[in-house]
Amino acid sequence: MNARSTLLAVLAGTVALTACKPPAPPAATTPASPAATAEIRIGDLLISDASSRETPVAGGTGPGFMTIRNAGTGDDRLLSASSPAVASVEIHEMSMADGQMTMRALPDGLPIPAGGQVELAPGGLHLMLIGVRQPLAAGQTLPLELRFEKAGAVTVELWVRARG
Ligand SMILES: [Cu+2]
Repeated sequence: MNARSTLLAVLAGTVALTACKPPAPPAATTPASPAATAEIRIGDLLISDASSRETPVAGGTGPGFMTIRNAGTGDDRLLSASSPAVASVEIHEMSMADGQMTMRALPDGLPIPAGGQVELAPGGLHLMLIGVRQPLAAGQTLPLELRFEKAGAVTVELWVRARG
């Protein structure tokens, strides 16, 4: 193949690619967060807005946030959680003590009252992801297994949000 026919072939390829290119999608107003919007059901429990935060350092800690709603008539309890992406997960409560924000692990788990809703959110209740095996980058997801006293075990995907 000489130089001229090579150039023509390249040009033809470019034209073909351009022609096949789909129209640009409309600009998204907010970044997609499939895991943050999906609602997971296990028994009477509905889990939504599961997310974490960017954690740039391997071995560091990150939070786990979500809303857990109990649509049933019996109380339930989040006993524990785990993820293959981290060394361990604790259930934490944040509170002010002597003018300082402190957090402590809830040794008996987290009650999810019948007909109630528990929010794990910044500044309050949260899961503590301890010892992330790989840095958590914004936009990725990581699996998290939640074990409830009555509803049993379920895996949700935590969507990693950007910091700030
Ligand atoms: Cu914590």
